Amino acid sequence: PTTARVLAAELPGHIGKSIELCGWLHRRRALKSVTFLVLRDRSGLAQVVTAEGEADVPEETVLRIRGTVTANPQAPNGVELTGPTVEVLSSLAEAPPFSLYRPTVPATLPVVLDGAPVTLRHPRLAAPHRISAASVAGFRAVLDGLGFTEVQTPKVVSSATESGADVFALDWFGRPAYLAQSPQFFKQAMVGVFERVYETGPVFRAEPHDTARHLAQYTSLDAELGFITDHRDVMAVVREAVAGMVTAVAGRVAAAVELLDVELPVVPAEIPQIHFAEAMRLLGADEPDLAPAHERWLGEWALREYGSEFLFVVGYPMRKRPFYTHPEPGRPAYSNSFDLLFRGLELVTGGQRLHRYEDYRGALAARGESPEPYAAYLRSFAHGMPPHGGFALGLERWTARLTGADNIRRTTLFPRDLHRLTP
Ligand code: AMO
Repeated sequence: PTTARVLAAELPGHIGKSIELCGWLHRRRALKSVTFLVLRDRSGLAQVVTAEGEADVPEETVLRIRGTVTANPQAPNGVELTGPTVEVLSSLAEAPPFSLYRPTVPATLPVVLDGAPVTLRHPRLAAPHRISAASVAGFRAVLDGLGFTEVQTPKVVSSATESGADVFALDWFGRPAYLAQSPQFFKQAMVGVFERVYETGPVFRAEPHDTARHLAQYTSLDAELGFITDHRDVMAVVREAVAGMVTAVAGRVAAAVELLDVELPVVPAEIPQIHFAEAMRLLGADEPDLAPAHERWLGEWALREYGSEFLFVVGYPMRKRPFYTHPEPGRPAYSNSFDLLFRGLELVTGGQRLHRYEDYRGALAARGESPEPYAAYLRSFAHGMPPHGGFALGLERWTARLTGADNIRRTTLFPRDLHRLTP
């Protein structure tokens, strides 16, 4: 008869039973008369007691272990597996670059990233990715609840969306094509079909910046909704989405939160906001955009003023925003757009869009751009679009800020950047 496979975390519910555990040998500790095996599976760790000299295989060997679940107050979770038979499912051709059971990670970021298939097995290195997954689940749950339809859109496109400079060009059956910088045009078009859409997927930026907060491929959590009054309706959805992400992280991956000592932020019912012009006045600066140092300063200011780790900056100058941006009524040099800063870093960009066909043609003409490359995009508006707006949240930045990671590469399984194309 086959024995039931049980997860490490489920052992306390099976005391006295004969069960099967499958996983990786996390740690092998040979004492005088017994050898302790610690097995790791997706749920956590389990202790196995074998006779001295048993299972003499290296750590990270893949094992199936059958045995009896026995109560032992000294063991982790108060249980251990005794009288085991150990079967090797897969042995190692190569040891990990550092031992994965020590609580601290004794390796530099490049070593971690180069060895991702094995280094990320370290519970502390896996934890940010679990938090990331829970965050996406929370994002989906909130938007599903608000009547949004999830969509998937092409990642190979015929024109730039955000600005011309930072696109990857490729050859598409002999025609020029680009990796999508954003699902911007597609999500707007789908407002015309579904009213409310969202997408979670990869986007590509040929950013030559070698910084701790830029990747050449990142995950964009995008949303777009119709029949808004202005950007404030979009900001209300951002607030709900972020609050739902925090709730999902707290509820789904409490162990990862605890392991990394993550301080979950409180998302205020109303996130404080400041107009771009006012922010510049406070900063004593006069620039068309916020520099990273400005964002950090404003982050601290919001914490002092409002006790909030979040701050909306609204009304960015039109000339720094893409052509689809809606101007601020009465102050057309500014826009109905916003960024959300989280712990002093830009996390979200969004705003109200133009929605009339002739406004798009006018906006392109005013920027001296030909409407030709955008013909397919502009057709959405030719067919009738409601007033709408949306936003995009950078997932890796979110997880990095949440977990206190010093570099967003720690929250990316296989980062793609200026230097990195493997693994
Ligand atoms: P934007 O270009 O500001 O807006 O991008 C939105 C959010 O994506 C994140 N982000 C990045 N994360 C990692 N590496 C990068 N190179 C990178 N660039 C941006 C940031 C940023 O706030 N279409 C608009 C969104 C909209 O208006 O709906 C857009 O893409 O967290």
